[in-house]
Order: sequence, then structure tokens, then C-alpha cells
Amino acid sequence: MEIKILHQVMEWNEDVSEEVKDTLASRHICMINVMGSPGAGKTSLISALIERLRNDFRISVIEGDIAGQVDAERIASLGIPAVQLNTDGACHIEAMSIRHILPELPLDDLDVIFVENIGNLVCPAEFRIGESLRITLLSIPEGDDKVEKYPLMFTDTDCLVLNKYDMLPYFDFDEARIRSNYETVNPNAPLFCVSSRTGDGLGALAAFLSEQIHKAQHPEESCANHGAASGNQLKNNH
Ligand SMILES: Nc1nc2c(ncn2[C@@H]2O[C@H](COP(=O)(O)OP(=O)(O)OP(=O)(O)O)[C@@H](O)[C@H]2O)c(=O)[nH]1
Ligand SMILES: [Mg+2]
Repeated sequence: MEIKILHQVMEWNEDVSEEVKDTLASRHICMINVMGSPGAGKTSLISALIERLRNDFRISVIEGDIAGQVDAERIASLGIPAVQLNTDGACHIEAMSIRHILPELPLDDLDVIFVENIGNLVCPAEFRIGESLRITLLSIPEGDDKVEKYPLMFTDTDCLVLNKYDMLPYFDFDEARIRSNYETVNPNAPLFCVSSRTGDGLGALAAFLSEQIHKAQHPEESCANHGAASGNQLKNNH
């Protein structure tokens, strides 16, 4: 009986997630779901990326935390519209919360919404929130065994960011182990080594995200290119 109820809740979340995704697509807004452990550097990374992307895109942030508004204040201090979403104990954000909070954002003047999910390596990966793109963040001090222990977070993502790379000399962190495990579970998604503190590696990540944001904003171009490349009739069908 309990299993059945869980199944229904998940399906319901998927429906709302699709609805949120359609709403954002109609406005050409790309939503990026940033997931990782508490303290992995999610707010630091989003802040650093804002500085790199804000000349090209109009950005807003939804800050998910169990309690408090510290992170939303950090983002707002950059002059970026930010909304704090408190889950009051829940360990992940659900699509319904995003649907509820979207009207609080200046949707007519946005290209990108970053969502900082609740610090957690498990639950956020199980709930789609209408995002176009997922970033999984792992920081060097957390250890090199996390892909083996928490596979879904690394399987169901569009890229892995290895943050706090400046800390590599101080930890027994086997980068080859992470790379190999990640490639096994998610062979087509890139891995970026960055330091949100020093800025190292952020250029490549920002370039990747710019490309993905453009694709999310203009899906018709991807269809057209794909149709041209493969010689099929996709262009006529969309
Ligand atoms: N050395 C180093 N420290 C970093 C880096 N990125 C973040 N930090 C530090 O790590 C700590 C946590 O960073 P946050 O950005 O607050 O982490 P978070 O994932 O948003 O944390 P929660 O919102 O609490 O889950 C802070 O003291 C940051 O200064 C980095 O690349 N290198
Ligand atoms: Mg944070």
C-alpha cells in the first residue's frame, strides 16, 4: 500500500514538472537545477557563474533551503532577483513549489533561472522540477567514492562539476577514480574541474552552459540542425 502511494506522488510530480517546463519553454527561459551536498559550494558556484553569464543572459535565482534566507541574500547582494524557498524540513524541492514560486519572478525579463536545490546527494535527483538542465556538484573534501555510493545523482545529470579543485593537494582524492566511475554511469555528460573560489575552470563551464541555455531557448534550431545532419524530415514535423 505504501509503495503504491509513493508511486502516485512521483507521477504527480512528473506531471507538474512537465507543466512547469512547458511554461518556461513558452517564455524561452532555461531553468538550471543545481544539486549537491550541503556545503559543496552551490551558492558559491552560482554566484561565480552569474558574474560570467550576466552580460549575455538575464538571470534570476530560486534558493532552496530547509530554513533561513542567507543564500537568497547572498544572491540579491549581486543585484540579481532572488527568491528564497524554505521547505521547512523537506530534503528536496518538488515541481509544485516551483510552480507556486514562478509568479514571484520577473518572467518577462528572464533568460535563465538557477535553482539551488536542498543540500543533499540523494532525494533531489529523484524529483524533476521542470528544469532544462541539471548540474551535479561534488567538492573535493567530500571524497572520491560518491559516484559508487550515490549513483542516481551522477547518472541523471547533464554535467558533473568537481568544485573546490584548489583543495586537491590537501586531500586524498583520486580524480581518476571519479572520472572512471562517472564515465561508466553517464558516458555522454561532461565533467568540469573548477574552483568557485579562484575562478579556475569556470570559463569552460560557463561556455558549456551558454551553449546549453541557447539550445533550451531555441529548440527549433536543434531540430533543424538535426534534421539537416541526419537527412530526415524532423524539420517538417516540428
Ligand atoms: N576552497 C574553496 N572553498 C570553496 C569553494 N567553493 C565554495 N567554497 C567554500 O565552501 C563553503 C560552502 O560554500 P557554499 O557556497 O555556501 O555551499 P553550499 O553548497 O551553497 O551550501 P548549502 O547551501 O549550505 O548547502 C564556503 O565557506 C565557501 O567559501 C572552492 O571552490 N574552493
Ligand atoms: Mg547554498
